[in-house]
Amino acid sequence: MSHSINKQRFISIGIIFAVIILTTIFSLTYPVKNFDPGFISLYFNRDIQHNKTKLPRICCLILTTPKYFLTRAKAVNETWAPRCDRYFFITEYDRKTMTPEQIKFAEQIPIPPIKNITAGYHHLTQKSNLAFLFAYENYLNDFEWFIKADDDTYLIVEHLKTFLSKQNSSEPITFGYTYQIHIPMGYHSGGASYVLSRESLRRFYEAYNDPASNCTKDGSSEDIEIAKCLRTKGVYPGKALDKENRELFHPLPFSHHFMGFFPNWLVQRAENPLQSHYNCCSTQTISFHYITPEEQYLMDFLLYRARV
Ligand SMILES: *[C@@H]1O[C@H](CO)[C@@H](O)[C@H](O)[C@H]1NC(C)=O
Ligand SMILES: *[C@@H]1O[C@H](CO)[C@@H](O)[C@H](O)[C@H]1NC(C)=O
Ligand SMILES: *[C@@H]1O[C@H](CO)[C@@H](O)[C@H](O)[C@H]1NC(C)=O
Ligand SMILES: *[C@@H]1O[C@H](CO)[C@@H](O)[C@H](O)[C@H]1NC(C)=O
Ligand SMILES: CC(=O)N[C@H]1CO[C@H](CO)[C@@H](O)[C@@H]1O
Repeated sequence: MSHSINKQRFISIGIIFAVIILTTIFSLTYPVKNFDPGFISLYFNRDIQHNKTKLPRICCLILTTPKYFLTRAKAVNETWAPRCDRYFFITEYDRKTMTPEQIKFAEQIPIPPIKNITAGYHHLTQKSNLAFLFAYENYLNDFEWFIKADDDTYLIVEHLKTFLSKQNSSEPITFGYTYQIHIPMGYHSGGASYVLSRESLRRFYEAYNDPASNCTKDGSSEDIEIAKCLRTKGVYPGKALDKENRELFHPLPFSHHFMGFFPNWLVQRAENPLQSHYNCCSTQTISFHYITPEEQYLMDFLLYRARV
């Protein structure tokens, strides 16, 4: 009897020793090398210190209209818009004139409750004005930059953020594709999208409510009128070119810029020399205009999903 108890005891002690030895071996090799939290954070910290650029927060204001909800707005909502820190579709919202499909879709995208937006292309100035007033009244302190885009703009949000991380949002400055006519210092193409610093948005609000600024509340060309309004408070357009002088914002689709298909209106008002082929577009390009829903998905597929 006592012999077999002793044998059992030996076996138990043996098992315990084996477990201790194995645990020690594992904890010395595996965890220290791969799972030690201190070790990991050391690595991460090194990475962070290597690249200290903190990306700014941006708010995207996307002008659209119920007619384009299920085509353009859908494509924008399924591609670049969610990469903004926050985004809003700025649209009139009159349930009486909308189809059930449009209403159902509208309930699943962020539309701010802005009153009195007038439908129609000739009222884009009002739409932009109301978009910026909405952003000022609700989100001035939440974002450093506020970008206005259209539902046929394609935006590479990461490039926009990287570009803006080198800019000062306390400056009364804006960025976009610059035309050099009509307005002192020019104005940014509306379709290529343009971005206001927080300080610019603050001054926009001031100007809009200042009778002396005489900002146009509706009608005329949206991009020209917003620029005119901003100029009355000293907001100026910044330079949006890369180190090789290639454009970041584009008022036409990629193919037109690349092939050099430049309409006269563009030739006459482009601030910077027009360039084609691979100089058309910065490798850090931010935007293109006149992008169909099909092309939105194509751009997004090639940039974010294709793995060559
Ligand atoms: C719009 O995009 C958001 C974010 O990806 C998503 O949650 C939402 O369902 C989309 N809306 C529609 C109607 O597809
Ligand atoms: C909207 O329009 C109506 C009629 O034109 C006007 O009475 C009302 O004050 C407007 N509301 C806002 C918030 O501008
Ligand atoms: C940013 O611009 C503001 C206003 O012009 C200025 O006071 C501030 O020093 C600037 N900051 C940097 C880091 O240049
Ligand atoms: C305000 O602007 C309108 C249209 O741009 C112009 O007709 C009018 O003369 C301006 N008023 C003042 C006081 O500058
Ligand atoms: C990966 C990445 O974001 N790299 C950036 C680190 O910071 C330098 C200088 O600010 C940028 O040029 C890099 O693009």
